[in-house]
Amino acid sequence: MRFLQTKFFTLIFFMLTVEFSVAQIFADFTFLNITCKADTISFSDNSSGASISSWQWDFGDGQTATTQKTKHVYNTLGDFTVKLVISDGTNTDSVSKIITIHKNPVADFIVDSIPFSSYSKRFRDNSQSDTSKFSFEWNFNDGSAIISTDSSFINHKFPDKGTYNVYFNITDVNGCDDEIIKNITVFDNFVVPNVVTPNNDGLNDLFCITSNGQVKISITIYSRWGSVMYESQTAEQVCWDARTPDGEKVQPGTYFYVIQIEGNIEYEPKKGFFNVFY
Ligand SMILES: [Ca+2]
Repeated sequence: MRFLQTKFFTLIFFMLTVEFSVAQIFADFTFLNITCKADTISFSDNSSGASISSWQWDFGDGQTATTQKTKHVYNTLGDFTVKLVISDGTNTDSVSKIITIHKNPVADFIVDSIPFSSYSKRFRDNSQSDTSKFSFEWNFNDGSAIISTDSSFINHKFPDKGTYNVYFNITDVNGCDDEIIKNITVFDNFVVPNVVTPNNDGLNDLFCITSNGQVKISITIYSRWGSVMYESQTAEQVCWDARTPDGEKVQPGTYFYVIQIEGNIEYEPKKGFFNVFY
């Protein structure tokens, strides 16, 4: 019995010795899930085991590295097998993981004018993307910025005339993004027509004044003899249909306008002549 007991403990001791004589190292690594072409991707060693002394990375695109932590940039699309081989000088272990490199969208946007306001613009996404678009970041370089998930458009009114470097970033559902900056010039568009032809042909049928969107205007129109032909409400755009206060078509000839401007900025009234003919 004692002999068997000794044998048994000897066996246990032997098993433990075998167990401890083989050093265990386990290769593992982590990387960011957002993987886009031309992005710098960080690979972190997550291996376990004592005395690991070498790391062999194979990124699957012909490139390799030998540091514990490493970064890599993929310049082609597709799936790549990333392999990490570790060693403590005696033992080795390896692990492979698949990384998918997505295509980046190509950022672009279109700027449209908005009636009634030369300071207001409509910005429309015009980006190219092979997958669903996720978010749209706008920075108008006038203190206003917005991140939107609405792909259609965004209206923005600039505070003053000038040139603005508008920044736009498009991010797709994979987290891949692209950005673009365009110079947008905002004019103080305050155009007064010099002719009105109220013959319903769709051309110059109305005498319309449009403000820049930051101010409101009102107009008074006089005949050449000083009679008031029209007095408008105050608005961002006012139009006269070349009719008298009684609704009669006015006579062809020269008319006089006075534009009053209401806004934060002091404006002189703007005055001038224009012609009506049929
Ligand atoms: Ca006309």
